[in-house]
Amino acid sequence: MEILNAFNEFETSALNAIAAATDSESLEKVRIEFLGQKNGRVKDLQKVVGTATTAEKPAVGKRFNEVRTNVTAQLDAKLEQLKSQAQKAASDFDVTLPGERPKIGQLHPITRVITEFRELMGRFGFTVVDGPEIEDERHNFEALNIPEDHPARDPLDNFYVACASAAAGGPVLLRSQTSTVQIRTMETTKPPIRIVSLGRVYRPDTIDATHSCMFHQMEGLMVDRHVTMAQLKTVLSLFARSFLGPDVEIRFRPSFFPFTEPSVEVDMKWGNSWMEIGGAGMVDPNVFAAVGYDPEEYTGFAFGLGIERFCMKHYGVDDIRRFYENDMRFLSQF
Ligand code: FA5
Repeated sequence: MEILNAFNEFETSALNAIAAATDSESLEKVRIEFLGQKNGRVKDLQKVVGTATTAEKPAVGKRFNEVRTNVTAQLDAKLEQLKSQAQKAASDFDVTLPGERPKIGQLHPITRVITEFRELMGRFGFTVVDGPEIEDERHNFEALNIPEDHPARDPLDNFYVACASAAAGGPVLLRSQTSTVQIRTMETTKPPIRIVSLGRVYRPDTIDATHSCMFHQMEGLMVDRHVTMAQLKTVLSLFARSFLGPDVEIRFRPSFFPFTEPSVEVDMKWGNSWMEIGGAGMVDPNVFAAVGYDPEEYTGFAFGLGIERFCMKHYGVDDIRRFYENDMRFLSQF
């Protein structure tokens, strides 16, 4: 029967289109094109049924139903197949692929160095103590043998905190050195003493590649009977080598600090020149007197090292400002 060709043609092209659909969206387009209620090609087939003669009607009607049922079933089956493929793709991942590293942040290089300094000095038998960052003049100057007319006390060379003075009962300032903690420790502890204190200090210095207005120091203090300058040099040399490696070169230069006598400055080899990394010396008898120690009975050494400078050498950073710019590209290298 000629009339049946239209059904065969409909069925074949519908099944081909179903087979070619690659996802549920394209399959839905096929469904609308062939079986759509409004303009689907199935409407044309219905019209063909209408043109059949009475004799043809039963066979044509049967074929129409057959074709429509078959195409509908194939569409449903294909939809199921596409859905399960999509589910499988979602759960089917390759466990051998390298993972994505989660961004968990990391410690600031200065914090890392501080942690390492604490551990190293702990191994040398030094206990870690803390002190306040806002200080009075007794702990920052007077007990450290820095008299009132000393240039280090110039208000232009320090950050005095005017608004806090009234409550404190006298001038207070952001400590300019961790040597304050020497005094606080000796005020409350009897010898023997072996402490370090690490923390921030503040100075209105001109900022450049090696100077910042806020930086960190490690203070060390050892007091006992018969403490010597040789022990001081040994501790500092061992410390520098433990942290920076056996090849690090340091030197001691005679210097002056009001709270140590004799005093030295400590330099570290920096390329072809030297960089100052700290001050040190034997605790001045006037300091012992200020905290009630007998200078005839005890001797001691003290040192104050600039932590940023060690950190620069350790990580090969040539400008101290890099540490405080909050540049993630820089900080995430460590
Ligand atoms: C002192 O601060 C003394 N209190 C050190 C000391 C302690 C001497 C105990 C004797 C006994 P000085 O001002 O030189 O000393 O500073 C010590 C170190 O801090 C310097 O060698 C340097 O490494 C570091 N430093 C000083 N000023 C700055 C700054 N503006 N920025 C970064 N680091 C600094």
